[in-house]
Amino acid sequence: MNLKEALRLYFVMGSANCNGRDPRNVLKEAIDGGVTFFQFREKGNGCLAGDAKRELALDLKAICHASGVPFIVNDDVELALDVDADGVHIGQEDGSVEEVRRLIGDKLLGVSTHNVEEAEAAVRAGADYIGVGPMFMTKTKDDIEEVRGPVVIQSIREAGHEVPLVGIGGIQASNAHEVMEAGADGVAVISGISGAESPLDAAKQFCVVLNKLVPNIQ
Ligand code: TZP
Ligand code: MG
Repeated sequence: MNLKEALRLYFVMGSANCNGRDPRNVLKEAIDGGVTFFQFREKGNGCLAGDAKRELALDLKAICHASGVPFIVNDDVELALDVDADGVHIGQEDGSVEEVRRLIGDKLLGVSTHNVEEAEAAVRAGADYIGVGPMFMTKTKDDIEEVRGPVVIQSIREAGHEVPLVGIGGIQASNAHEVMEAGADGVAVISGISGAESPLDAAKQFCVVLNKLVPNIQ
């Protein structure tokens, strides 16, 4: 897998992001629309736990794998190992990157970062890719850091880091180009796809934009 290419349209979602729709259907539509990477992020109001979370994870993994889309689990290393996910994504408060790397072996490891220092530390500690955000204002996550925008990605690239990188936070088809032009390999999106009336059309619209910037997508 070429990770930078795979990260192009990174869909992040859990049942709380689907406006009451079945996350399985939302994911199927999003993948049909062109999503290239997926993170199961089961957080927020009424989110599932225990067996129900595990069952949903297994279903979403199967949907991803039927289309060759990597399946990543947010935060929950135990679940990721249990369902044999392709990787884990953690934030700055989720413990040591080195420790998670040790636990997951050669599975993919993504780390959320907010500045050049955190990006450098994540790469040194063994991250395969980083998320950088928030790019723009968002209502999806309550405890976001200050919005500093695509310029943070530019700073990371200017510091010489070639690490596979996605921007996250408030990204829509209309502003995705700003994130890519700053040096991202892809955009990570929750509500721009899961909250759309048609996740299929929303993902397609992202692809139209990303295709213009990167001629070899799909
Ligand atoms: N991390 C930084 S912003 C954010 C996360 C998980 C939320 C992104 O959601 P949306 O709906 O794409 O703004
Ligand atoms: Mg986390």
